[in-house]
Amino acid sequence: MKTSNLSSGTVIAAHGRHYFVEDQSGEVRKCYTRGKRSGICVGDTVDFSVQSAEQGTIETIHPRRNLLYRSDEARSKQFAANIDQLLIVVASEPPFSEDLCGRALVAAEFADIAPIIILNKADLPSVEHARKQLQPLADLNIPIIELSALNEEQVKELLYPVLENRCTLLLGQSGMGKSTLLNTLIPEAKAHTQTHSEALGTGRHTTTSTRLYHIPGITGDLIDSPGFQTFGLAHLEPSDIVRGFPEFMAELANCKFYNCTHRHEPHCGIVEALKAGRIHAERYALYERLLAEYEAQSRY
Ligand SMILES: Nc1nc2c(ncn2[C@@H]2O[C@H](COP(=O)(O)OP(=O)(O)O)[C@@H](O)[C@H]2O)c(=O)[nH]1
Ligand SMILES: [Mg+2]
Ligand SMILES: [Zn+2]
Repeated sequence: MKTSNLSSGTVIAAHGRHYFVEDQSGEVRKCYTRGKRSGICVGDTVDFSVQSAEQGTIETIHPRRNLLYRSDEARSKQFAANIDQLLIVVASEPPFSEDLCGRALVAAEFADIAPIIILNKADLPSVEHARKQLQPLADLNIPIIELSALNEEQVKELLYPVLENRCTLLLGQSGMGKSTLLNTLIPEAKAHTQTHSEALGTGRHTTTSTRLYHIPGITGDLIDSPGFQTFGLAHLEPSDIVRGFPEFMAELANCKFYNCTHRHEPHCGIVEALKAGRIHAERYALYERLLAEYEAQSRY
C-alpha cells in the first residue's frame, strides 16, 4: 500500500457509502471506503489516501474516544463519535417525551458523555409545564438551560460559553426546535439542510443526515443529527441500564441480594428509595421498561 499521500481528517458528514472528510487545513474531500466497510460515523478521525483535490479513499479509522448510538433488535443507529457533550433539546409544545429524553441520558451515561438539556420555546407560557416535567432531572443536577431558539442574542449569550472549545452533539425529538436552534447558531446550516432535502425530493427543512458544523464566532463544533421518534437501548446489559440512573448508585448498597434486579426482591435499596421518595416514580418506571425490553430481546 502506498502511504506517501496519506492524510488524516475528521468525518463531517456520512451519506451511505461515501463520507465527507475535512483535513487539518480545512479542505473537505468526498471519500469512499475500500470494499463494504461500514461503521464509520461523523466525528471519526480517519486516515485517507488522496486521489485528487476532491476525492480520497478511507484507509483506517482511528480508535474512538466514545460513540453515542441507539439500537433495537433489528439494527443500530450511530449518532456520532468523539464528542465532548450531548445537548438534548426539549420543549413544551408539542410536549416532549420524558421517555425519549431519559433514554438519551442513559445512552450518554453509557458512552461517558456529559449531558446538557436545552428547554427550548421558553417564550411560551406552557414552558412552566415542561419545567415541572424536568424536575427529576434537575434534581440529578443535570444542567438545564432555558431559552428560545428564535432569540439569537439569548442563544449566543447562553450557549457560546457552553459550546466553546468543545464538540457537541445536538439531539432532539422532532418538533422541539432543534433545526431552529441549529440555524440560529449556524446560518450556513439552513442552506445546507434545504439543498440536501431538495436533492432527495423530500420536504424543506428536513434534516436527513448527520453533519458536523464549525460554529462561526467561536471555536467549537456542533453535530446535527436527524430527529428521532424511538430510542432503543438494546445494546445495554442490565448493569449498564442501572448505571444509566445516577440516583440509583447510592442506594444499591442497601440491596440484600448481589444479583438484585430491583423489582420484586425483598430488601431492595432501590425500591425502598422509591417508596421514600428519593427516586422519582417516572425514572423508576423507565428503568423497569428498559429492563423489560432487555429481557424480551434476550428470550429467544
Ligand atoms: N415559540 C417558539 N417556537 C419555536 C421555537 N423554536 C422553534 N419553534 C418552532 O417550533 C417548530 C418546530 O421547529 P423545528 O426547528 O423545525 O423543530 P425540529 O423538528 O426539532 O427541527 C417550528 O414551527 C418553529 O418555528 C422557540 O424558541 N419558540
Ligand atoms: Mg428539524
Ligand atoms: Zn435492589
